[in-house]
This record gives sequence, structure tokens and C-alpha cells, in this order.
Amino acid sequence: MENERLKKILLDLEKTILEFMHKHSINHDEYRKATNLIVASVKEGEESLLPDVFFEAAATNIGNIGRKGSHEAIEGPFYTPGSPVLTNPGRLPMRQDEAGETLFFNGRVANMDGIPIEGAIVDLWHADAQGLYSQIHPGIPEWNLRGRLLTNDQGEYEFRTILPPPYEIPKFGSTGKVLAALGRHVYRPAHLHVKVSHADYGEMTSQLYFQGGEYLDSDVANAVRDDLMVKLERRVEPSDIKKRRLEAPYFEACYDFVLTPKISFQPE
Ligand code: MBD
Ligand code: FE
Repeated sequence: MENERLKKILLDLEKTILEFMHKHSINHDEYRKATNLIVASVKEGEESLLPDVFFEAAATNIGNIGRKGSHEAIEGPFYTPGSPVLTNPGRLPMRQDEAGETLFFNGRVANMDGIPIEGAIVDLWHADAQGLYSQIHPGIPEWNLRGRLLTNDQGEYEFRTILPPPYEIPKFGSTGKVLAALGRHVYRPAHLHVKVSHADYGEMTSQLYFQGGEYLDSDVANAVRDDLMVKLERRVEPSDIKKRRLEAPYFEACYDFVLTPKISFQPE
């Protein structure tokens, strides 16, 4: 079955690319430039970034058609499994002097009947205040701003972290060169990446954006959806600040996840 689908898709892909080449009279010089760009993207470590910027959102949108739980979002190129397991509420691993404003990210995981799911794993990762990801960009502690925790018996989770800025795609790598040729900017709006899983439910990948943020209308990866927006609440009340044992105002953002039952889905 799977091999039949694979064969059908590969044949159509080959046909589509050949038609495209004839349509645009792609000569050998241009062909080699294109294959060299792909080779260069691998050398630069952009082999996931390049396709993800252009095509991952389409795959995710197709997967969301008819989905009953919370909509999924692109994983992006920078997920690494096996991050530290934290207590709940927990604080993402960060440097002593980690730059950025404090953010509490919390919410609830429930099933489609609204019943809270205890023991769901919430796996969070995001960029630091410079827009850089640990394990991808050099000089950052291994698990910086990456961590997992388990929901409590109310299905609730809470992370303490810092507010990430918009993400800037490297301008001089292969991905940046293609974007420059297209006349596009290289930014993604600020976002949090998250995966939610539980043995009895289907794993989901999400990504959350902050209402009012920059580049929401022009995400270079075209992956923003209304149902992935969170409101960033700025807490300035002294009583709130004291309750959190902080010295300065902080941000809070909330998002609830709905998981779907585990089913094995076979595409045609
Ligand atoms: C990211 O952080 C990201 O999520 C995507 C899709 C592309 C580049 C960087
Ligand atoms: Fe990202």
C-alpha cells in the first residue's frame, strides 16, 4: 500500500519537475546552481531550514484538515528530543544571566470531552533573547531553553522562561539567498515551540505566537494561524510580582491543548 502511494507520488513529482524545467527552459548551468544550493544548505546545516521555510506549513495545514483536537503547527528545523524533565511548575534550563523578560507559559491539556489529562508530557523549546537556539547555534549550553514536564491531576502545566524575540533566518546562507532573490524579508514572528504527548493519545506538535507581535502578517514560513495566537499579559501589579517572588513586571501567556485519541491513520 505505502509503496504504491510512494510510487504514485514520486512519478508525479518527477513529471512536475520535468514540466517545470521545460516550461522555464532551465539549462545545465541553472540546474547545477540549484543542486549546488542544496549541497551548500547541507554544509551550512540548513538542510531542514530550507524546506521548512517554504513547505512545512503546507504539510501541517493539510494535516489539520478535519482534525478534531487543537490544530497543529510546524515543528521547524530545531527540535531535539530528550530534553531535561522538569518539575511542574518548572523553569526551563537557562543561564544564570539569561537575557530577556520573564515569561510564565501555562495552560491545560484535555481530551475531546474536556476531561483533563494528567501526566501528559509538554515539551517546550524556543530561541533565546538573541533569537538563537541551543544545540543549533554555537556557544549556548546544551539544553538551554529546552525542557519537558508532566501535567498535574488537573491537566495543568506551567513553565517559567523568557520571552523570545522574532527569529531571523541567516541572511547569507542558502535559505537567506533564496529569500533575497525573492525579495522577501528573513523573519518569523516570535514563537514558542511545543510538543504534547501521552501514551493514550496522539502526539501533537504546536507553535504559539504572541498577539500584537511583529511579522505576524508576513511570517517568512507562512505558518501563523489565528488559533495559535496567545495573549501576552503584562503583570505589573506589586501583588502579582510578589506572588511570583520576582522584582520586576513579567509576562504571562496561556494556551490549552486538546489531544485526540490514538488512531493509526493511513493516508490513501
Ligand atoms: C524557526 O524557529 C522555525 O520555527 C522555522 C520554521 C524556521 C526557522 C526557524
Ligand atoms: Fe522556531
